[in-house]
Amino acid sequence: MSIQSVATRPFSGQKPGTSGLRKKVSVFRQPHYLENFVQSIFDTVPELRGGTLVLGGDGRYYNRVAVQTILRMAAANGVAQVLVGQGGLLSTPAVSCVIRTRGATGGIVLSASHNPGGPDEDFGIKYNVSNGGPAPEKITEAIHARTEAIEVYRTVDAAELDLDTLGSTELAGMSVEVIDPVADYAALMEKLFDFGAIRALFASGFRMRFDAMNAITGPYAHEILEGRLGAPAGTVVRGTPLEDFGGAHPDPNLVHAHDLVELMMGAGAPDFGAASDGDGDRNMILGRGFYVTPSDSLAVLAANATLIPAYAGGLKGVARSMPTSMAVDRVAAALGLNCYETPTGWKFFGNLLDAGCITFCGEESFGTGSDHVREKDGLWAVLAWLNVLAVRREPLADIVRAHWASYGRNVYTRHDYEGIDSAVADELMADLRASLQSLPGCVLDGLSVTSADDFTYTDPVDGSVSRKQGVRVAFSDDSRIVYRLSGTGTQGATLRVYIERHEADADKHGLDPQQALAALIVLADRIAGITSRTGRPAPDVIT
Ligand code: VG1
Ligand code: CO
Repeated sequence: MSIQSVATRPFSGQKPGTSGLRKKVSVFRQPHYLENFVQSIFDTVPELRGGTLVLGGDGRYYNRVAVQTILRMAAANGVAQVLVGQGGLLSTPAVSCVIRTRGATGGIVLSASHNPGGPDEDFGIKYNVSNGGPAPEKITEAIHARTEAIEVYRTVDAAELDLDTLGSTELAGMSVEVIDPVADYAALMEKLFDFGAIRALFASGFRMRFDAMNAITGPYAHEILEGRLGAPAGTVVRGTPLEDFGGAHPDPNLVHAHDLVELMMGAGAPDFGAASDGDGDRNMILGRGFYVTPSDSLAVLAANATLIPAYAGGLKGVARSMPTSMAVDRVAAALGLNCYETPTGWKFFGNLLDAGCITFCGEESFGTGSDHVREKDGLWAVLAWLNVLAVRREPLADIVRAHWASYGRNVYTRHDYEGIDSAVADELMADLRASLQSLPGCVLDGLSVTSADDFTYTDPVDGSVSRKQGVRVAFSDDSRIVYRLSGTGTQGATLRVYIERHEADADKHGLDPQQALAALIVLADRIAGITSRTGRPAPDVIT
C-alpha cells in the first residue's frame, strides 16, 4: 500500500490549552484540520516511528472518524503498533494505564472532557507521553510550533478498520490490536484496593449510585462496581456512552449532575453517590445529604491513605494545583509530608510523580489521583472512598466533619463566568495584574492584604518555569482569592474566581460556603470589577 503525501497549509490557533486541543466539531471537520495536528505530533515525537501508540477516546461524536484517520496516518508515519480501545473507546485514565502497562511510546486521547458532545459541540485531541501522562509544555509548544509551519502530512489509502472486534489485524504493514478498554484498568484497580472489604461493604447493605453521565465511565463502572464488587444492578446509571452524552453536559458538579445531587440530598438517599465526566478523569463525591468538595476529598483521602492497601506504607508527599484549597497542606503538615503547589492542569504533576516526590495529587476541578497512572482518575477516587468507607464503616459525612474538627475547614467556592467577551476578560486580567504591586498592605473591607502576585511555577525536578498561572490575593486571616482564565473553553472566555477561608471554629463548620464566604465574594468582585466590566450580576456555575 503506498504512502500518500498530502499538501496542506497551516491553520492558526492549533495551540493545546490546559489539556490538549479543544475546538468545535465544525472546526475539526475542516479538511486537513485534524490531519495537520496529528502530523505535527508525529513530526515532534520521532520515537513514534517504530514505536507503539495507544489510541482511544471518550466516544463522543467524531471519535470514530478521528480514530480511522489517525490509524491511517500512524501507518504512513511508520508506527509499528497501535493499541486501540474496542469501539475506539478508552477513558483518559485507561489510556494512561495502558501506556504504562504495555510500555508504549505514547498515546492519543480523543476527548473534550466535560464539554458537551455532538455535531454542534466540542471535540478534542491530546498527546500523552511514555510515562502515561499529558505531554509537558515543551512538547505541546513544539507541536504547536510545528502546526504553524506544516506543509505536508502522510496517510495511506486504506479501507476502514473494524474497531468492534477484539484482536490483532494489520494496516499497511502496521499492527493494530483492538483491546478491551476496561481489562487493564480494572486489573490495576484490583491491585490497589481491598476489593474484598468493599465487596463485604456492599454485601452488608451499603448502597450507592454512580452516575456515568452517558459518558465513558459506564463500561468501567458496570464491570468494576457491579461486576467485581457486587454492587446491586442499577447502581450505575446513565452507563452507556452516547455520542452526544444524551444532550447533557458530562461535567460531574452540583449544576450538571443535578439528578444525582437531588437524590443524595433527598429522603431515602443511598449511602454514597459519585459521578464522573466525559472522559472519566473527574469525580464528584457525595454522602447521604452531604457534598464533598474536591479539595476536601483530596485532604481526607490523604489523611486516610494508609487504610488502602496500595498506600498502607504511607505517602511520599502530596501536591495540589494552586487554586485548589489549602486543606491538604494541613494534612501534609500534620503527617510531615512535602506539599507541592503546581499550576492548573495535570501535566504539572507528572515530574513530581515520576521523581517519587508525591503519591497523591489533586485539583479543585473534581480531579484526584495518585502515582498509579499519570492522569487524574475519576473511578480511582470513587474506589478510594469506597475503600475508606469499607474500613471505617462510618457515614461519609461524619468522616468529613471529623476531619474538619481536627484540621479546621477550608471553606471554599469557585465562581465561573462563562462565555464572556474575550477582550473584556483579557482587559480585566491585565488591569488586575497591573494593580498587584499596590495591593499588599491595603485594608479592603476590613481585611488586610498580605500578598498579591501572578503565580510563577518553577518545576523542582527539571527547573522549567511557567509564568502567569493565575492572580492570587492573600489576606491576613488566611483567606485568599484567586483569578484565572480557563484554558479549556471553546467559546469566548471563562473567568474562574476561587475563594477560600480557613475556619477553625467547629461551630461554624456547618455554614453554607456561599454565606460563610459572602464578604470575600463581594470583595472578589470589587477588586476585579467583574460585574461592572462583564455586566454579569452573578456567576454561571458555582462549585
Ligand atoms: C480545567 C480545570 C483544570 C483541569 C482541566 C482539564 O481547566 O480548571 O483544573 O485540569 O480543566 O480537566 P481550565 O483551564 O478550564 O480551568 V479535563 O477533565 O477537562 O481534562
Ligand atoms: Co475530563
